[in-house]
Amino acid sequence: MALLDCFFFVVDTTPPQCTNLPADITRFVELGLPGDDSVTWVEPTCEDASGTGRVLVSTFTPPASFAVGTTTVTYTCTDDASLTTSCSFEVNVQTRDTVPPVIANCPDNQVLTVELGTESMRAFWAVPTATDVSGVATIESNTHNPGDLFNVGMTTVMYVFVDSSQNRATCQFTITVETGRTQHHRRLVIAQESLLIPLN
Ligand SMILES: [Ca+2]
Repeated sequence: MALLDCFFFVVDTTPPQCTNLPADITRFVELGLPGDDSVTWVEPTCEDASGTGRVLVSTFTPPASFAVGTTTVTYTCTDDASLTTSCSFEVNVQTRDTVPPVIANCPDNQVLTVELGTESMRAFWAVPTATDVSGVATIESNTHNPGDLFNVGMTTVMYVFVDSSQNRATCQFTITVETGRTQHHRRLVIAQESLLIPLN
């Protein structure tokens, strides 16, 4: 009886599998920043029927830096039989603008003097301007315009700037109109002079 030696080889034909793959990640950064440099996640694992030789290679290792936009993170599992499986998720970095416009030249307070008997005066100023990282900073409202008449007393002038994300910045200054005493003084001097009676 011939002795037949039998050899059994276990051939791994099943590729490994990614498990615990993270869900897609969405992060927000302030408009103007290039991206998010601290995105982190729990890495997936690689399981293979052979139980050995699992290698997990990724295009990114947490924590990682991602530019604004969508980036795909891919893991590749390889087993001892050189069978591979890839799995991936996306990191989506979006921008948002939460910073109000920056006002460049809010006018100084003004004090104007009018003659006694005059109740108002026109005031002039350079209209303030503003900038914003979004490129949009428009005047949403203003209470007065240069050349407006201002009554005696203090009036607050206000400009409101708004960017494209509805962030607002306010510039305000005061126009104070005071009554001068020039005519009053002149009349007083004349009255005092009329009382001077020559002694001779
Ligand atoms: Ca802004």
